[in-house]
Amino acid sequence: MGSLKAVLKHPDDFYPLFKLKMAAKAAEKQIPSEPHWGFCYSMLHKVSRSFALVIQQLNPELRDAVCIFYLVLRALDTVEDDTSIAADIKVPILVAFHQHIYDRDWHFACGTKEYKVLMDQFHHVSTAFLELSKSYQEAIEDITMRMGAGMAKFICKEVETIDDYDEYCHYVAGLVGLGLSKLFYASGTEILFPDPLSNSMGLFLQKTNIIRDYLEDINEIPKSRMFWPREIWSKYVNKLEDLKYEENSKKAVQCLNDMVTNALIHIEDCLKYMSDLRDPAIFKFCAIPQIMAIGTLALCYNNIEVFRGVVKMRRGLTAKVIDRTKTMVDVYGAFYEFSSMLKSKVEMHDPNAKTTISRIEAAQKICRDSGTLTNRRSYILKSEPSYSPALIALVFIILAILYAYVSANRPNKIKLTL
Ligand code: IN0
Repeated sequence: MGSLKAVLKHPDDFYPLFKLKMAAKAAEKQIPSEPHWGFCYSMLHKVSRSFALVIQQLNPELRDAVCIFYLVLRALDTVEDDTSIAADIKVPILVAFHQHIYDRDWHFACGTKEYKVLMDQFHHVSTAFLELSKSYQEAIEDITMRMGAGMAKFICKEVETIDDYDEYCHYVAGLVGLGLSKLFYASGTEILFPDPLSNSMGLFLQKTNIIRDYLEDINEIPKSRMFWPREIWSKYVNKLEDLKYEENSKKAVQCLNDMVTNALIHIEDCLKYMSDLRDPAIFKFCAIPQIMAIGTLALCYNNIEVFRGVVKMRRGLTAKVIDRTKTMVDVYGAFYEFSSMLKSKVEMHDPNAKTTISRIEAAQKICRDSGTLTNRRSYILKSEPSYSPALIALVFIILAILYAYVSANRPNKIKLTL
């Protein structure tokens, strides 16, 4: 669960965190007994936290397809990320990955920790993939092929321009959006979404990750590739790593704000995509990561800590988002609230202030025009912790039990004084 300090500071996180913990326990108990499906679902729990829980609500057939899609993409990503593999070995593997998923005997040792296990035992993923219905297999194969080719293209190419940045994010995340839209369509409950909308869903998530993970990526040993486009950072510093040095703090924050402003452009498409979803389980599955992304951007904006440590939404807030996201009313409310938080952090002397404000206002207008922004519970606006009567009673009972225990075990003072 979240740290005790965080829960005491935000007591209303306690119940959603407790519910999330229970849901995680229930999900772990439901791991299928067949070895290949058991491997896939327990691997999913190891490599993703909230994703593994949210996927549980999908109908079983779609859930299996999304689980395999996720693991295939994680495996592809493991090959792409492994800096110890030479480019001439890596490129053919990436390009042919869509064929390997049909081959139960294929495996390639790379990656570390749980990703190494995923790669070593990839036959479980292939076996499960071959049990999916044809329409799901074809969607996963097509996206894996296009993503592998795109990753291969960027193995020897830096992200220079904003167009490169959008192209790279399309390969690694936009295509995930296209693939999921195909899987949703194949499941029979959704329309087939236009590609640009599906693409934006992935780009909004991936750009948020790229912004949030600056320090982790730049400090990685051996050096990992960086995805902040030169066209943006070169306006502020000579080398991308200069952003982490204290003497460049002002420029670093301006550059960060430029990157956040770039990501905001996708909000309109994302809201349109989500508002057209029909199935409540698919809706929840899509909406939770999007709300987490706008929350993370609001947290990162104008925040020097991005260059000093980890900036992430606290676990309790994530639990609240998972608990409260049910309909589009919740999405408009959350987007409105997090974009208001972001707007309140914009300083008018920031070089991109005008663009940032106009992108936020465009998003807020969509939320307002939905006519649903009334009587919502806030995620962030409470500055002081509020203690509910139930929580006060609980703390009182725990203190009373502790007092009774300590009293019962105290050495008898009367005896000593006699
Ligand atoms: C995802 C996306 C994802 C989920 C739902 C709908 C989507 C629509 C379009 C594109 C992507 C969509 O969600 C996961 C979320 C995730 O993995 N979260 C991590 C936390 C974190 O901070 O990384 C967790 O531990 O739960 C996501 O980030 N990606 C992803 C990958 C595959 C699939 Cl099938 C769905 C990765 C990425 C690169 C952003 C697309």
